Amino acid sequence: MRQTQLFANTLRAAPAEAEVMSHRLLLRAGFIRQLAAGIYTYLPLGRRVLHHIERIVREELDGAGAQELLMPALQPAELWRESGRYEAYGPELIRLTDRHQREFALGPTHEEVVTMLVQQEINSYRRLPVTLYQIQTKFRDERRPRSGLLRGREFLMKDAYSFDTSWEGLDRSYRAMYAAYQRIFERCGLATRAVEADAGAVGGQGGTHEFMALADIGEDIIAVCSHCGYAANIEKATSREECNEGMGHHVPAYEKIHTPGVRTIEQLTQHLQLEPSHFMKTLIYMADGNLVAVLVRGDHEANELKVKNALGADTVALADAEAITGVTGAAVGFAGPIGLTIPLLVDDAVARMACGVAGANESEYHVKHVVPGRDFTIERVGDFRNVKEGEACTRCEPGKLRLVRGIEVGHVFKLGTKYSEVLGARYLDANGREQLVMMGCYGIGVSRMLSAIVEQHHDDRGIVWPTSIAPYSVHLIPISMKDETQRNVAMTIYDTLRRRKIDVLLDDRDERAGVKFNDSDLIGLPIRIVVGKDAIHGKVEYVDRYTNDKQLLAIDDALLRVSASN
Ligand code: 9G3
Repeated sequence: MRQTQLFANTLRAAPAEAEVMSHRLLLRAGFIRQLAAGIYTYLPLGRRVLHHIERIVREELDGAGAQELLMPALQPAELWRESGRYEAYGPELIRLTDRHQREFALGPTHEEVVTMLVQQEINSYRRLPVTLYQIQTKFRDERRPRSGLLRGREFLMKDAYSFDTSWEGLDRSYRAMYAAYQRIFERCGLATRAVEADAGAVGGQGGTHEFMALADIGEDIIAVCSHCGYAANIEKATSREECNEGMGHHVPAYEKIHTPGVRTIEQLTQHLQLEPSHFMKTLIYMADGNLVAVLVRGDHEANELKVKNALGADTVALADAEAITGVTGAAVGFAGPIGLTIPLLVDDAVARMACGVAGANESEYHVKHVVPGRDFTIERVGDFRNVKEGEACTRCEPGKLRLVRGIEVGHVFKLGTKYSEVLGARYLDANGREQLVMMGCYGIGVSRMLSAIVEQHHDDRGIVWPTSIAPYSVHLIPISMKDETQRNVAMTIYDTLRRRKIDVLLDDRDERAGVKFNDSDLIGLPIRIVVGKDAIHGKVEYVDRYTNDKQLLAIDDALLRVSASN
Protein backbone atom coordinates (compact mmCIF):
# COMPACT_ATOMS: atom_id res chain seq x y z
CA MET A 1 0.00 0.00 0.00
CA ARG A 2 1.36 3.49 -0.85
CA GLN A 3 0.96 5.96 2.00
CA THR A 4 0.13 8.76 -0.48
CA GLN A 5 -3.04 6.79 -1.17
CA LEU A 6 -3.78 5.61 2.38
CA PHE A 7 -7.09 7.10 3.57
CA ALA A 8 -6.81 9.22 6.75
CA ASN A 9 -3.86 11.09 8.16
CA THR A 10 -2.08 11.13 11.46
CA LEU A 11 -3.05 13.95 13.82
CA ARG A 12 -0.55 16.11 15.68
CA ALA A 13 -2.74 16.09 18.79
CA ALA A 14 -5.75 14.21 20.12
CA PRO A 15 -8.94 16.06 21.14
CA ALA A 16 -9.12 17.01 24.81
CA GLU A 17 -11.97 14.60 25.55
CA ALA A 18 -9.73 11.65 24.64
CA GLU A 19 -8.17 10.76 27.98
CA VAL A 20 -6.92 7.18 27.91
CA MET A 21 -3.82 6.48 25.85
CA SER A 22 -5.45 3.92 23.51
CA HIS A 23 -8.18 6.42 22.59
CA ARG A 24 -5.62 9.18 21.96
CA LEU A 25 -3.28 6.99 19.94
CA LEU A 26 -5.96 5.32 17.78
CA LEU A 27 -7.26 8.80 16.85
CA ARG A 28 -3.86 10.36 16.27
CA ALA A 29 -2.44 7.41 14.30
CA GLY A 30 -5.47 7.40 11.95
CA PHE A 31 -7.13 4.11 13.01
CA ILE A 32 -10.56 5.40 14.10
CA ARG A 33 -12.71 8.52 13.83
CA GLN A 34 -15.69 9.36 16.05
CA LEU A 35 -19.05 9.84 14.33
CA ALA A 36 -20.99 10.49 17.54
CA ALA A 37 -20.53 9.72 21.24
CA GLY A 38 -19.60 6.06 21.54
CA ILE A 39 -19.94 5.52 17.77
CA TYR A 40 -16.83 5.09 15.61
CA THR A 41 -15.65 4.58 12.06
CA TYR A 42 -12.77 2.13 11.65
CA LEU A 43 -10.46 3.68 9.08
CA PRO A 44 -8.49 1.33 6.79
CA LEU A 45 -5.66 0.90 9.32
CA GLY A 46 -8.14 0.11 12.09
CA ARG A 47 -10.23 -2.16 9.87
CA ARG A 48 -7.13 -4.20 9.00
CA VAL A 49 -6.35 -4.82 12.69
CA LEU A 50 -9.98 -5.82 13.35
CA HIS A 51 -9.70 -8.20 10.40
CA HIS A 52 -6.70 -9.92 11.97
CA ILE A 53 -8.40 -10.19 15.36
CA GLU A 54 -11.50 -11.63 13.69
CA ARG A 55 -9.35 -14.10 11.74
CA ILE A 56 -7.77 -15.37 14.95
CA VAL A 57 -11.17 -15.56 16.68
CA ARG A 58 -12.60 -17.58 13.77
CA GLU A 59 -9.62 -19.93 13.64
CA GLU A 60 -9.91 -20.72 17.35
CA LEU A 61 -13.72 -20.93 17.50
CA ASP A 62 -13.91 -23.09 14.37
CA GLY A 63 -11.03 -25.15 15.79
CA ALA A 64 -13.08 -25.68 18.95
CA GLY A 65 -15.95 -27.02 16.83
CA ALA A 66 -18.20 -23.96 16.91
CA GLN A 67 -20.15 -22.96 13.80
CA GLU A 68 -20.35 -19.37 12.58
CA LEU A 69 -23.66 -17.79 11.64
CA LEU A 70 -24.86 -14.19 11.41
CA MET A 71 -28.00 -13.05 13.19
CA PRO A 72 -29.95 -9.82 12.61
CA ALA A 73 -29.39 -6.69 14.67
CA LEU A 74 -33.12 -5.86 14.36
CA GLN A 75 -34.94 -8.01 16.93
CA PRO A 76 -38.75 -8.13 17.38
CA ALA A 77 -39.80 -6.74 20.77
CA GLU A 78 -42.09 -9.78 21.25
CA LEU A 79 -39.00 -11.97 21.74
CA TRP A 80 -37.74 -9.71 24.51
CA ARG A 81 -41.17 -9.60 26.09
CA GLU A 82 -41.33 -13.39 26.05
CA SER A 83 -37.97 -13.60 27.87
CA GLY A 84 -39.10 -10.89 30.26
CA ARG A 85 -36.16 -8.66 29.48
CA TYR A 86 -37.84 -5.92 27.42
CA GLU A 87 -38.52 -3.73 30.46
CA ALA A 88 -35.63 -5.05 32.58
CA TYR A 89 -33.00 -3.24 30.59
CA GLY A 90 -34.42 0.24 30.55
CA PRO A 91 -32.92 2.98 28.38
CA GLU A 92 -29.80 0.96 27.56
CA LEU A 93 -31.89 -1.16 25.17
CA ILE A 94 -32.35 0.84 21.95
CA ARG A 95 -35.95 0.50 20.82
CA LEU A 96 -37.55 1.57 17.55
CA THR A 97 -40.70 1.02 15.51
CA ASP A 98 -40.84 0.08 11.83
CA ARG A 99 -43.07 1.67 9.20
CA HIS A 100 -45.99 -0.49 10.37
CA GLN A 101 -45.48 0.69 13.95
CA ARG A 102 -44.19 -2.74 14.92
CA GLU A 103 -41.72 -2.56 17.85
CA PHE A 104 -38.09 -3.69 17.53
CA ALA A 105 -34.92 -3.57 19.59
CA LEU A 106 -31.40 -3.07 18.22
CA GLY A 107 -29.66 -6.20 19.52
CA PRO A 108 -27.38 -5.69 22.54
CA THR A 109 -26.93 -9.48 22.67
CA HIS A 110 -28.61 -12.49 21.12
CA GLU A 111 -29.74 -15.02 23.73
CA GLU A 112 -33.39 -14.64 22.70
CA VAL A 113 -32.75 -14.80 18.95
CA VAL A 114 -30.43 -17.80 19.04
CA THR A 115 -32.59 -19.75 21.49
CA MET A 116 -35.64 -19.30 19.23
CA LEU A 117 -33.51 -20.39 16.27
CA VAL A 118 -32.46 -23.59 18.04
CA GLN A 119 -36.01 -24.17 19.30
CA GLN A 120 -37.21 -24.14 15.68
CA GLU A 121 -34.34 -26.16 14.21
CA ILE A 122 -33.51 -28.82 16.78
CA ASN A 123 -35.90 -31.35 18.31
CA SER A 124 -33.75 -34.42 18.88
CA TYR A 125 -30.83 -35.16 21.18
CA ARG A 126 -29.06 -36.51 18.11
CA ARG A 127 -28.61 -32.91 16.85
CA LEU A 128 -26.88 -31.83 20.11
CA PRO A 129 -24.43 -30.57 21.27
CA VAL A 130 -23.94 -27.56 19.03
CA THR A 131 -22.13 -24.25 19.57
CA LEU A 132 -23.08 -21.32 17.35
CA TYR A 133 -21.26 -18.00 17.12
CA GLN A 134 -21.21 -14.74 15.24
CA ILE A 135 -19.03 -11.64 14.96
CA GLN A 136 -21.59 -8.88 14.80
CA THR A 137 -22.38 -5.29 15.74
CA LYS A 138 -24.09 -4.79 19.09
CA PHE A 139 -26.00 -1.76 20.31
CA ARG A 140 -26.15 -0.63 23.95
CA ASP A 141 -27.12 2.93 24.77
CA GLU A 142 -24.49 3.51 27.46
CA ARG A 143 -25.35 6.51 29.63
CA ARG A 144 -21.72 7.71 29.46
CA PRO A 145 -19.78 6.29 26.51
CA ARG A 146 -16.07 6.90 27.08
CA SER A 147 -12.48 5.84 26.45
CA GLY A 148 -12.95 5.40 22.71
CA LEU A 149 -13.65 1.79 21.79
CA LEU A 150 -13.47 0.63 25.42
CA ARG A 151 -17.05 1.66 26.17
CA GLY A 152 -19.01 2.36 22.99
CA ARG A 153 -22.69 2.35 22.06
CA GLU A 154 -22.19 0.43 18.82
CA PHE A 155 -19.44 -2.17 19.00
CA LEU A 156 -18.21 -5.43 17.52
CA MET A 157 -18.74 -8.55 19.63
CA LYS A 158 -18.06 -12.22 19.05
CA ASP A 159 -20.95 -13.88 20.82
CA ALA A 160 -21.22 -17.66 21.02
CA TYR A 161 -23.96 -19.87 22.43
CA SER A 162 -23.62 -23.56 23.32
CA PHE A 163 -26.50 -26.04 23.49
CA ASP A 164 -26.10 -29.35 25.34
CA THR A 165 -28.25 -32.16 26.73
CA SER A 166 -26.73 -32.19 30.22
CA TRP A 167 -24.70 -30.24 32.78
CA GLU A 168 -21.70 -32.43 31.92
CA GLY A 169 -22.13 -31.49 28.27
CA LEU A 170 -22.38 -27.81 29.17
CA ASP A 171 -19.23 -28.18 31.25
CA ARG A 172 -17.38 -29.62 28.24
CA SER A 173 -18.58 -26.78 25.98
CA TYR A 174 -17.68 -24.19 28.62
CA ARG A 175 -14.16 -25.60 29.00
CA ALA A 176 -13.68 -25.71 25.24
CA MET A 177 -14.66 -22.04 24.92
CA TYR A 178 -12.54 -21.09 27.96
CA ALA A 179 -9.47 -22.75 26.39
CA ALA A 180 -10.20 -21.13 23.01
CA TYR A 181 -10.36 -17.72 24.71
CA GLN A 182 -6.96 -18.25 26.30
CA ARG A 183 -5.48 -19.08 22.88
CA ILE A 184 -7.20 -16.11 21.20
CA PHE A 185 -5.92 -13.55 23.70
CA GLU A 186 -2.44 -15.07 23.73
CA ARG A 187 -2.24 -15.03 19.90
CA CYS A 188 -3.37 -11.39 19.86
CA GLY A 189 -0.63 -10.44 22.30
CA LEU A 190 -3.10 -9.53 25.05
CA ALA A 191 -2.08 -10.40 28.61
CA THR A 192 -5.30 -11.49 30.29
CA ARG A 193 -6.38 -13.14 33.53
CA ALA A 194 -9.53 -15.27 33.81
CA VAL A 195 -11.33 -14.31 37.02
CA GLU A 196 -14.36 -15.65 38.87
CA ALA A 197 -17.17 -13.19 38.31
CA ASP A 198 -20.74 -12.44 39.24
CA ALA A 199 -23.33 -13.68 36.75
CA GLY A 200 -25.24 -10.41 37.16
CA ALA A 201 -28.59 -9.93 35.40
CA VAL A 202 -27.76 -12.68 32.95
CA GLY A 203 -28.15 -15.08 35.81
CA GLY A 204 -27.87 -18.67 34.84
CA GLN A 205 -27.33 -21.45 37.30
CA GLY A 206 -23.65 -22.12 36.71
CA GLY A 207 -20.32 -20.41 37.07
CA THR A 208 -19.08 -17.50 35.08
CA HIS A 209 -15.61 -16.16 34.32
CA GLU A 210 -14.44 -12.81 32.98
CA PHE A 211 -11.25 -12.47 30.95
CA MET A 212 -9.52 -9.31 32.12
CA ALA A 213 -6.85 -7.55 30.06
CA LEU A 214 -4.49 -6.17 32.69
CA ALA A 215 -4.36 -2.37 32.38
CA ASP A 216 -4.18 0.44 34.95
CA ILE A 217 -7.00 2.33 33.24
CA GLY A 218 -9.28 -0.72 33.42
CA GLU A 219 -12.68 -0.08 35.02
CA ASP A 220 -12.69 -3.44 36.80
CA ILE A 221 -10.72 -4.28 39.93
CA ILE A 222 -9.65 -7.90 40.39
CA ALA A 223 -8.18 -9.68 43.40
CA VAL A 224 -5.33 -12.07 42.54
CA CYS A 225 -3.66 -14.44 44.98
CA SER A 226 0.13 -14.16 45.13
CA HIS A 227 0.47 -17.90 45.70
CA CYS A 228 -2.30 -20.01 44.16
CA GLY A 229 -4.41 -19.47 41.02
CA TYR A 230 -7.28 -17.72 42.79
CA ALA A 231 -8.46 -14.63 40.92
CA ALA A 232 -11.86 -12.94 41.18
CA ASN A 233 -13.58 -9.72 40.23
CA ILE A 234 -13.72 -7.59 43.41
CA GLU A 235 -17.51 -7.73 43.06
CA LYS A 236 -17.25 -11.35 44.10
CA ALA A 237 -13.81 -11.80 45.70
CA THR A 238 -13.58 -13.08 49.29
CA SER A 239 -10.68 -13.10 51.73
CA ARG A 240 -9.81 -14.84 54.98
CA GLU A 241 -10.00 -12.25 57.72
CA GLU A 242 -7.41 -13.09 60.37
CA CYS A 243 -8.25 -11.05 63.42
CA ASN A 244 -11.00 -12.21 65.70
CA GLU A 245 -11.36 -10.19 68.87
CA GLY A 246 -14.06 -12.44 70.25
CA MET A 247 -17.10 -11.24 72.22
CA GLY A 248 -16.36 -8.25 74.42
CA HIS A 249 -17.27 -9.59 77.90
CA HIS A 250 -15.82 -6.91 80.16
CA VAL A 251 -16.80 -3.96 78.01
CA PRO A 252 -18.62 -1.26 79.98
CA ALA A 253 -22.09 -0.26 78.83
CA TYR A 254 -22.08 1.86 75.73
CA GLU A 255 -22.19 5.60 76.19
CA LYS A 256 -22.86 8.61 73.98
CA ILE A 257 -20.06 10.99 73.09
CA HIS A 258 -20.54 14.49 71.75
CA THR A 259 -19.01 14.65 68.29
CA PRO A 260 -20.10 17.96 66.77
CA GLY A 261 -19.53 18.15 63.00
CA VAL A 262 -17.69 14.81 63.02
CA ARG A 263 -19.32 12.85 60.17
CA THR A 264 -16.69 10.80 58.38
CA ILE A 265 -14.45 8.01 59.54
CA GLU A 266 -11.42 10.22 58.90
CA GLN A 267 -12.83 12.96 61.14
CA LEU A 268 -13.72 10.38 63.77
CA THR A 269 -10.21 8.93 63.83
CA GLN A 270 -8.85 12.44 64.32
CA HIS A 271 -11.41 13.33 66.99
CA LEU A 272 -11.08 10.13 68.99
CA GLN A 273 -7.50 9.21 68.11
CA LEU A 274 -8.62 5.67 67.23
CA GLU A 275 -7.86 3.40 64.24
CA PRO A 276 -10.59 3.19 61.53
CA SER A 277 -10.89 -0.53 62.34
CA HIS A 278 -12.45 0.45 65.71
CA PHE A 279 -15.49 1.95 64.02
CA MET A 280 -18.68 0.48 62.63
CA LYS A 281 -19.88 2.22 59.46
CA THR A 282 -23.66 2.09 59.12
CA LEU A 283 -24.72 2.49 55.49
CA ILE A 284 -28.41 2.89 54.64
CA TYR A 285 -29.47 1.38 51.32
CA MET A 286 -32.69 1.39 49.32
CA ALA A 287 -33.23 -2.18 48.08
CA ASP A 288 -36.25 -2.65 45.78
CA GLY A 289 -37.89 0.24 47.62
CA ASN A 290 -37.14 -1.00 51.14
CA LEU A 291 -34.61 0.58 53.49
CA VAL A 292 -31.83 -1.70 54.77
CA ALA A 293 -28.82 -0.93 56.97
CA VAL A 294 -25.44 -2.52 56.29
CA LEU A 295 -22.68 -2.50 58.92
CA VAL A 296 -19.06 -2.70 57.81
CA ARG A 297 -15.88 -1.97 59.77
CA GLY A 298 -14.47 1.55 59.45
CA ASP A 299 -11.50 0.39 57.39
CA HIS A 300 -13.65 -1.63 54.95
CA GLU A 301 -15.81 -0.68 51.95
CA ALA A 302 -19.33 -2.04 51.51
CA ASN A 303 -19.86 -4.16 48.39
CA GLU A 304 -23.20 -3.23 46.83
CA LEU A 305 -23.38 -6.35 44.63
CA LYS A 306 -22.85 -8.68 47.60
CA VAL A 307 -25.64 -6.83 49.45
CA LYS A 308 -27.87 -7.07 46.36
CA ASN A 309 -27.20 -10.80 45.96
CA ALA A 310 -27.75 -11.45 49.69
CA LEU A 311 -31.10 -9.68 49.54
CA GLY A 312 -32.03 -11.15 46.13
CA ALA A 313 -32.97 -7.60 45.20
CA ASP A 314 -33.23 -6.23 41.66
CA THR A 315 -31.88 -2.79 42.48
CA VAL A 316 -29.81 -1.61 45.41
CA ALA A 317 -28.49 1.94 45.89
CA LEU A 318 -27.39 4.13 48.77
CA ALA A 319 -30.42 5.90 50.25
CA ASP A 320 -30.61 9.66 49.88
CA ALA A 321 -30.10 12.10 52.79
CA GLU A 322 -33.83 12.50 53.36
CA ALA A 323 -34.38 8.76 53.76
CA ILE A 324 -31.35 8.44 56.05
CA THR A 325 -32.52 11.26 58.31
CA GLY A 326 -36.04 9.81 58.26
CA VAL A 327 -34.90 6.40 59.54
CA THR A 328 -32.10 7.49 61.89
CA GLY A 329 -33.59 10.71 63.21
CA ALA A 330 -30.17 12.26 62.67
CA ALA A 331 -28.25 14.15 60.03
CA VAL A 332 -26.15 12.12 57.59
CA GLY A 333 -22.96 10.83 59.20
CA PHE A 334 -24.46 9.85 62.58
CA ALA A 335 -26.24 6.61 61.58
CA GLY A 336 -25.68 3.67 63.89
CA PRO A 337 -27.09 0.17 64.60
CA ILE A 338 -28.58 0.85 68.03
CA GLY A 339 -32.31 1.56 67.90
CA LEU A 340 -32.64 1.15 64.13
CA THR A 341 -36.00 -0.26 63.07
CA ILE A 342 -34.93 -1.47 59.62
CA PRO A 343 -33.24 -4.81 58.76
CA LEU A 344 -29.55 -4.91 59.64
CA LEU A 345 -26.93 -6.73 57.53
CA VAL A 346 -23.76 -7.13 59.62
CA ASP A 347 -20.49 -7.89 57.89
CA ASP A 348 -18.55 -10.80 59.38
CA ALA A 349 -15.69 -8.51 60.44
CA VAL A 350 -18.06 -6.31 62.47
CA ALA A 351 -19.74 -9.32 64.09
CA ARG A 352 -16.30 -10.36 65.31
CA MET A 353 -15.46 -6.99 66.84
CA ALA A 354 -15.22 -7.05 70.65
CA CYS A 355 -16.55 -3.52 70.70
CA GLY A 356 -16.43 -0.35 68.65
CA VAL A 357 -17.66 3.19 68.00
CA ALA A 358 -20.81 3.77 65.96
CA GLY A 359 -23.17 6.61 65.12
CA ALA A 360 -25.73 7.38 67.84
CA ASN A 361 -28.67 7.96 65.48
CA GLU A 362 -28.63 11.45 66.98
CA SER A 363 -27.06 14.46 65.24
CA GLU A 364 -23.63 15.45 66.62
CA TYR A 365 -23.40 12.22 68.70
CA HIS A 366 -21.65 8.86 68.43
CA VAL A 367 -21.59 5.96 70.89
CA LYS A 368 -18.54 4.07 72.15
CA HIS A 369 -18.18 0.62 73.77
CA VAL A 370 -20.80 -0.76 71.38
CA VAL A 371 -20.77 -4.58 71.53
CA PRO A 372 -22.31 -6.41 68.55
CA GLY A 373 -24.93 -8.89 69.72
CA ARG A 374 -25.23 -7.18 73.13
CA ASP A 375 -26.20 -3.64 72.15
CA PHE A 376 -27.89 -4.52 68.87
CA THR A 377 -29.24 -7.83 67.56
CA ILE A 378 -27.35 -9.46 64.74
CA GLU A 379 -30.01 -10.94 62.46
CA ARG A 380 -27.93 -11.36 59.32
CA VAL A 381 -24.17 -11.83 59.26
CA GLY A 382 -22.32 -12.27 55.99
CA ASP A 383 -19.70 -11.05 53.58
CA PHE A 384 -20.88 -7.59 52.56
CA ARG A 385 -17.55 -5.90 51.91
CA ASN A 386 -14.78 -5.55 49.34
CA VAL A 387 -11.59 -7.48 49.97
CA LYS A 388 -8.49 -5.38 50.64
CA GLU A 389 -4.92 -5.50 49.33
CA GLY A 390 -2.80 -7.90 51.37
CA GLU A 391 -5.60 -9.90 52.99
CA ALA A 392 -5.22 -13.66 53.23
CA CYS A 393 -6.40 -15.84 50.36
CA THR A 394 -9.42 -18.08 51.06
CA ARG A 395 -8.17 -20.82 48.75
CA CYS A 396 -4.65 -21.37 50.06
CA GLU A 397 -2.67 -20.96 53.29
CA PRO A 398 0.25 -18.64 52.48
CA GLY A 399 -1.30 -16.53 49.70
CA LYS A 400 -2.05 -12.81 50.01
CA LEU A 401 -4.47 -10.95 47.73
CA ARG A 402 -3.24 -8.23 45.35
CA LEU A 403 -5.71 -5.81 43.74
CA VAL A 404 -5.08 -4.94 40.08
CA ARG A 405 -7.16 -3.20 37.43
CA GLY A 406 -8.36 -4.82 34.21
CA ILE A 407 -10.44 -4.31 31.08
CA GLU A 408 -13.10 -6.98 30.61
CA VAL A 409 -12.47 -8.35 27.09
CA GLY A 410 -14.25 -11.70 27.49
CA HIS A 411 -17.07 -13.14 29.55
CA VAL A 412 -18.25 -16.77 29.62
CA PHE A 413 -21.44 -17.94 31.35
CA LYS A 414 -23.13 -21.22 32.22
CA LEU A 415 -26.75 -20.30 31.62
CA GLY A 416 -28.36 -23.68 32.25
CA THR A 417 -32.04 -23.59 31.26
CA LYS A 418 -32.69 -19.90 31.98
CA TYR A 419 -33.52 -19.05 28.35
CA SER A 420 -34.57 -22.47 27.06
CA GLU A 421 -37.28 -22.51 29.75
CA VAL A 422 -38.85 -19.12 28.98
CA LEU A 423 -38.49 -19.60 25.23
CA GLY A 424 -39.40 -23.31 25.16
CA ALA A 425 -36.23 -24.70 23.59
CA ARG A 426 -36.82 -28.43 24.13
CA TYR A 427 -35.63 -31.67 22.50
CA LEU A 428 -36.66 -35.30 22.72
CA ASP A 429 -34.12 -37.41 24.61
CA ALA A 430 -33.22 -41.03 23.83
CA ASN A 431 -36.35 -42.18 25.71
CA GLY A 432 -38.56 -39.83 23.72
CA ARG A 433 -39.03 -37.51 26.73
CA GLU A 434 -38.99 -33.73 26.32
CA GLN A 435 -35.98 -32.02 27.90
CA LEU A 436 -34.80 -28.43 28.07
CA VAL A 437 -31.50 -27.64 26.34
CA MET A 438 -28.62 -26.65 28.61
CA MET A 439 -27.08 -23.39 27.41
CA GLY A 440 -23.86 -21.49 27.81
CA CYS A 441 -23.01 -18.09 26.33
CA TYR A 442 -19.60 -16.64 25.58
CA GLY A 443 -18.65 -13.09 24.59
CA ILE A 444 -15.50 -11.35 23.37
CA GLY A 445 -15.39 -7.61 22.88
CA VAL A 446 -13.66 -7.62 19.47
CA SER A 447 -13.57 -3.83 19.02
CA ARG A 448 -12.79 -3.37 22.71
CA MET A 449 -9.78 -5.71 22.21
CA LEU A 450 -8.38 -3.23 19.67
CA SER A 451 -8.13 -0.61 22.44
CA ALA A 452 -7.05 -3.03 25.14
CA ILE A 453 -4.16 -4.21 22.93
CA VAL A 454 -3.04 -0.59 22.42
CA GLU A 455 -3.24 -0.02 26.19
CA GLN A 456 -0.79 -2.91 26.65
CA HIS A 457 1.33 -2.21 23.55
CA HIS A 458 2.44 1.38 23.28
CA ASP A 459 5.39 3.57 24.29
CA ASP A 460 5.93 7.33 24.45
CA ARG A 461 6.27 7.49 20.66
CA GLY A 462 3.11 5.64 19.74
CA ILE A 463 1.53 2.22 19.22
CA VAL A 464 3.70 -0.95 19.04
CA TRP A 465 1.49 -3.56 17.31
CA PRO A 466 2.06 -7.26 18.00
CA THR A 467 3.14 -8.87 14.70
CA SER A 468 0.10 -11.16 14.59
CA ILE A 469 -2.42 -8.31 14.23
CA ALA A 470 -0.43 -5.33 12.88
CA PRO A 471 -2.23 -3.58 9.97
CA TYR A 472 0.92 -4.04 7.88
CA SER A 473 4.05 -6.08 8.68
CA VAL A 474 6.60 -3.64 7.30
CA HIS A 475 6.87 0.15 7.07
CA LEU A 476 9.14 0.79 4.04
CA ILE A 477 10.49 4.34 4.23
CA PRO A 478 12.65 5.89 1.49
CA ILE A 479 14.09 9.13 2.84
CA SER A 480 13.48 10.72 -0.54
CA MET A 481 11.49 9.36 -3.47
CA LYS A 482 13.16 12.09 -5.55
CA ASP A 483 16.52 10.35 -5.16
CA GLU A 484 16.60 7.82 -8.03
CA THR A 485 18.73 5.24 -6.20
CA GLN A 486 16.59 5.35 -3.09
CA ARG A 487 13.43 5.17 -5.18
CA ASN A 488 14.66 2.17 -7.19
CA VAL A 489 15.87 0.28 -4.11
CA ALA A 490 12.62 1.06 -2.28
CA MET A 491 10.47 -0.11 -5.22
CA THR A 492 12.55 -3.28 -5.58
CA ILE A 493 12.00 -4.13 -1.92
CA TYR A 494 8.32 -3.11 -2.17
CA ASP A 495 7.70 -5.41 -5.16
CA THR A 496 9.61 -8.30 -3.59
CA LEU A 497 7.68 -8.10 -0.34
CA ARG A 498 4.34 -7.94 -2.16
CA ARG A 499 5.33 -10.89 -4.29
CA ARG A 500 6.05 -12.75 -1.03
CA LYS A 501 2.56 -11.80 0.24
CA ILE A 502 4.02 -9.68 3.03
CA ASP A 503 1.84 -6.66 3.88
CA VAL A 504 3.95 -3.54 3.37
CA LEU A 505 3.15 0.16 3.74
CA LEU A 506 5.39 2.31 1.54
CA ASP A 507 5.85 5.87 2.76
CA ASP A 508 6.13 7.48 -0.68
CA ARG A 509 5.08 10.90 0.60
CA ASP A 510 7.10 13.99 -0.16
CA GLU A 511 7.77 14.72 3.53
CA ARG A 512 10.86 15.41 5.63
CA ALA A 513 12.48 12.34 7.21
CA GLY A 514 11.51 13.51 10.72
CA VAL A 515 7.82 13.62 9.79
CA LYS A 516 8.06 10.14 8.26
CA PHE A 517 9.76 8.66 11.32
CA ASN A 518 7.35 10.30 13.79
CA ASP A 519 4.36 8.99 11.84
CA SER A 520 5.96 5.57 11.61
CA ASP A 521 6.50 5.47 15.39
CA LEU A 522 2.90 6.57 15.93
CA ILE A 523 1.32 4.01 13.56
CA GLY A 524 3.50 1.35 15.16
CA LEU A 525 4.20 -1.30 12.50
CA PRO A 526 6.56 -3.94 13.95
CA ILE A 527 9.32 -3.57 11.35
CA ARG A 528 10.67 -0.48 9.59
CA ILE A 529 13.05 -0.56 6.61
CA VAL A 530 14.69 2.81 5.89
CA VAL A 531 16.16 3.41 2.43
CA GLY A 532 18.63 6.27 2.75
CA LYS A 533 22.11 7.33 1.65
CA ASP A 534 23.51 3.80 2.14
CA ALA A 535 21.22 2.54 -0.63
CA ILE A 536 24.00 3.43 -3.04
CA HIS A 537 26.03 0.64 -1.37
CA GLY A 538 23.04 -1.74 -1.45
CA LYS A 539 22.39 -1.34 2.26
CA VAL A 540 19.22 -0.40 4.16
CA GLU A 541 18.43 0.21 7.82
CA TYR A 542 16.32 -2.49 9.51
CA VAL A 543 14.49 -1.18 12.62
CA ASP A 544 12.61 -3.28 15.18
CA ARG A 545 9.80 -1.00 16.49
CA TYR A 546 9.53 -2.88 19.80
CA THR A 547 13.22 -2.84 20.78
CA ASN A 548 14.07 0.20 18.63
CA ASP A 549 17.16 -1.82 17.64
CA LYS A 550 18.61 -0.50 14.32
CA GLN A 551 20.87 -2.46 11.96
CA LEU A 552 22.45 -1.61 8.62
CA LEU A 553 21.90 -4.69 6.44
CA ALA A 554 22.36 -5.72 2.82
CA ILE A 555 18.99 -5.65 1.07
CA ASP A 556 18.73 -9.44 0.87
CA ASP A 557 19.55 -9.83 4.56
CA ALA A 558 16.90 -7.28 5.44
CA LEU A 559 14.37 -9.23 3.33
CA LEU A 560 15.41 -12.45 5.07
CA ARG A 561 14.89 -10.85 8.48
CA VAL A 562 11.38 -9.76 7.43
CA SER A 563 10.43 -13.23 6.25
CA ALA A 564 11.85 -14.75 9.43
CA SER A 565 9.73 -12.52 11.65
CA ASN A 566 6.42 -13.16 9.88
C1 9G3 B 1 -29.53 -5.81 27.21
C2 9G3 B 1 -28.75 -4.65 27.29
C3 9G3 B 1 -27.46 -4.70 27.76
C4 9G3 B 1 -26.92 -5.93 28.16
C5 9G3 B 1 -27.70 -7.09 28.07
C6 9G3 B 1 -29.02 -7.04 27.59
C7 9G3 B 1 -25.12 -7.16 29.00
C8 9G3 B 1 -27.11 -8.36 28.47
C9 9G3 B 1 -25.17 -9.55 29.34
C10 9G3 B 1 -24.77 -10.33 28.14
C11 9G3 B 1 -24.47 -11.76 28.42
C12 9G3 B 1 -23.73 -12.45 27.31
C13 9G3 B 1 -23.79 -13.21 25.02
C14 9G3 B 1 -22.33 -12.90 24.85
C15 9G3 B 1 -21.63 -12.82 26.16
C16 9G3 B 1 -22.33 -11.93 27.16
N1 9G3 B 1 -25.63 -5.99 28.64
N2 9G3 B 1 -25.82 -8.31 28.92
O1 9G3 B 1 -27.72 -9.44 28.41
F1 9G3 B 1 -30.78 -5.72 26.72
CL1 9G3 B 1 -29.43 -3.16 26.77
O2 9G3 B 1 -24.72 -9.84 27.05
N3 9G3 B 1 -24.41 -12.35 26.05
